Amino acid sequence: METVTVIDSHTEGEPTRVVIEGAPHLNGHSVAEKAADFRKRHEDFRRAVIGEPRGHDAIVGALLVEPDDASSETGVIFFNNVGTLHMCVHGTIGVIATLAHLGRITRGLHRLDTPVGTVTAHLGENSLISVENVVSFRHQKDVEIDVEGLGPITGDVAWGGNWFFLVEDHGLDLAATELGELCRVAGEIRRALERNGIHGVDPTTEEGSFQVIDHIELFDRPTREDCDSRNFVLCPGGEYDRSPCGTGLSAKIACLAADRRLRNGQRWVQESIIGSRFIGRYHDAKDRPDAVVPTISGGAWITGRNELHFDEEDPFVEGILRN
Ligand code: PYC
Repeated sequence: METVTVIDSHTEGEPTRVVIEGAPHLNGHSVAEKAADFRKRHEDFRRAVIGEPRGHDAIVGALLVEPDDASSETGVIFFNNVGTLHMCVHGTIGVIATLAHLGRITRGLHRLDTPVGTVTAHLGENSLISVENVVSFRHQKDVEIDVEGLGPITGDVAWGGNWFFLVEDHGLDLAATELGELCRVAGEIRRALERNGIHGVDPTTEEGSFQVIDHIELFDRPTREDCDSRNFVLCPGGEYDRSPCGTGLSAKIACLAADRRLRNGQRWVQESIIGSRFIGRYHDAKDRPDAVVPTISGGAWITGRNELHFDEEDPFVEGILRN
């Protein structure tokens, strides 16, 4: 029987599971190469750690690997119920809270290398953690698509460490009581994007090969007086983000900056579908007038330390997963 030790936490409601013992050895030099090896050879590990009966579909896992740069604290690969994520802000906040819980880091700045670039996290007082994310930008504005059961809608395609389609004119009620319907309609939006060949481009290479837009983000007025907006985010595996989604907020900030609706340094407070919040701001990206560097702040709390067991006799040793 093998075991894997994980620390579980949640960031503004969204769970993160950091593997601290029992991770597979990954081939490759860079974090991006190791992520590719993880995708190629360790689907069983991903499923067993994230899926039921040990986990559930909303969990984002984090593997800690050798960083690309010796000055970084760690490299990190995020994974979920369907594969790997390019980047994850709530997950980064969860990793920082976990490393602090383990006594591996203290207050201050810490660099983490992800497959799509280095991010810098600040561990502050009262569980507040801020992440300076990767360079974020809007790729396409006012893209029109016809969505099954919803009709024509308009949205922006933006990169915030993952690819997002951001929609304001959806006409839906962003209420926590409507989650089933919101997941269904957002899934239809994603299918409409695929049908119409609308996609992002790889932001890490000159060639910019196509990348799937796998996150859908809907906006509405906030219910909290201390927030600027409320969102609903559909994640790639069909689950919704309980937090306001940090890469989604980065994409939103890139669009607000491009529309001159948010100034360099100005705060944007994003409420999630469950009423938690992230605070975002940006500074201009060096040598890229079309892009910004967002910083996202939120809190994370440790919920448990778990030793996962994998018994060969267990008929569900590989997890119960749809994907
Ligand atoms: O906070 O970036 C984020 C995120 C991505 C998917 C779930 N959370």
